Amino acid sequence: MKIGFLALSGVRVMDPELLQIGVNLPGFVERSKVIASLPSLGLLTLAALTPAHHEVAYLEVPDVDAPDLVAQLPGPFDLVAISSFTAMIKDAYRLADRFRAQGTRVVLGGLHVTLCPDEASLHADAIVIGEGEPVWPAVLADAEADELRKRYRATAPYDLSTAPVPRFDLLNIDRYNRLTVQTARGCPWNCEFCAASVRLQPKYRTKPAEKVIQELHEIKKLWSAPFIEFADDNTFADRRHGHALVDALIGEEVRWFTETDISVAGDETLLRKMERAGCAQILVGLEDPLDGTDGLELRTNWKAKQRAHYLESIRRIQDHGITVNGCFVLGLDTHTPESFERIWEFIQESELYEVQLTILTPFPGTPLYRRLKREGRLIDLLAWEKRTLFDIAFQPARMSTEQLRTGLIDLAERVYSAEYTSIRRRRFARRLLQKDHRSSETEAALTHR
Ligand code: B12
Ligand code: SF4
Repeated sequence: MKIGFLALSGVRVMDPELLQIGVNLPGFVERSKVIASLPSLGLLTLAALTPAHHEVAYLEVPDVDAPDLVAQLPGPFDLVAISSFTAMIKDAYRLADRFRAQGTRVVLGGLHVTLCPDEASLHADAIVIGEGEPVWPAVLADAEADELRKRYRATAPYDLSTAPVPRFDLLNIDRYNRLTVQTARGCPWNCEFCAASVRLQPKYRTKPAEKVIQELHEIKKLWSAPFIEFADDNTFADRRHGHALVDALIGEEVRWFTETDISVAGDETLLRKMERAGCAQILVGLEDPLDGTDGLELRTNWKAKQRAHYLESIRRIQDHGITVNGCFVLGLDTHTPESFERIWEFIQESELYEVQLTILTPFPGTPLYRRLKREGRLIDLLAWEKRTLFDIAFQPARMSTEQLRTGLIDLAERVYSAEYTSIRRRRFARRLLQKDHRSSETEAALTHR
């Protein structure tokens, strides 16, 4: 069969004013440019599990509504596989419908399909619920025999020690500035709003460090000094694996970014190794550093304990030359119109190098979605295109949607302004210089003893 793996990439915001901010504010534009072109790791992984007698192609589809799209893609395909995040799902459905109208079979999978299988089923010949690896070979065998079933679902968590090297070789490598590698899947904390792969399969699993290195080596064949984003929910949740991973990365000469929780700050040895292993930045969910998170089934006890140490933890991490991208969630049930000012003060005091401001987002399939639905607080129930982390899809508890919207815009204008972006960069550089100066003085004192 000729199989097309079709990816819908790019980032998305619906609110026109925010979109404008995204275009104009330096601090925001930088990060969007960096990530907007990441390829779909899910599809590259499935391509790697596709038996060699099939012909495969990986394609980015920038505009699903382009006239003659199907004819322009290098098909015709016997089967196309499309991945899904919630914000782009309607595009994915339109793309699927166009292929099916021309007689091409479509298999849909990914996060949104897993969370809303009945809806997705209307647009596909087959859907895959949950992790793709365990069922993909069966999907292909059934498609070859013309016996595709409507639904496939893995029965057990996928063992990442058997993970194939994703088919990075299918990429037109020049169009990417970073590539993703996965070192762990899931997260033990299970926050109420989390819509990451913890929802595909809740069990937290890690990929053996040597397998991660094998993937890096494959990437290096295409790109000698790559920048890697680990596509993990929480890379260092398993500390023993975290240490093994950074030990293996030391000497690989790759720079990398990942997402983890703030508790890494308490492990000085790990931080030192991360620095040596090329860690450039970690994204850490701070949610709200000051208010309680009542009403949220967050990792309450753990979270409550960490919050008291946020400032110290951020400094400790950044003192290792690793920048922290602090991610805030606006619109929590405890938030009032005054909360934005407090968060702004915290951001300044923290000297965070990078800041991500997001709106509490009820992704389908999350406990948050179910609670807000129960409480009658969801707006535009099926407006999936607004699940961008920046658009508002629910009624906040202690302010109006407009107050939340203007609060975000006002804060974004301050945080991502040219002036404050450069202050953030300078402060980080100055502190590192001071630290380096201090450590070389200590070194000199020790050698002269
Ligand atoms: C890398 C990444 C991106 C890349 C994606 C590149 C791409 N084309 O895939 C970029 C930077 C472009 C991106 C953009 C966005 N992202 Co993003 N991103 C991630 C991140 C960090 C990792 C995703 C990943 O690679 N996972 C690893 C792969 C292996 O897993 P997977 O894709 O789920 O695939 C597995 C299964 O789902 C299944 N599968 C997947 N597809 C298919 C298809 C078929 C046919 C089959 C059979 C199976 C199958 O098999 C795979 C192997 O098991 C996650 C956070 C996280 N830590 O998970 C957020 C995350 C996925 N992103 C999120 C969001 C909100 C967005 C944006 C809306 C942000 C925005 N405002 O623009 C956009 C939407 C973009 C889009 N095109 O839809 C949310 C999605 C929540 C949801 N339920 O939709 C997440 C979970 C982060 C979060 N904060 O909650 N993102
Ligand atoms: S800590 Fe992050 S990845 Fe883990 S459940 Fe919470 S939001 Fe999701």
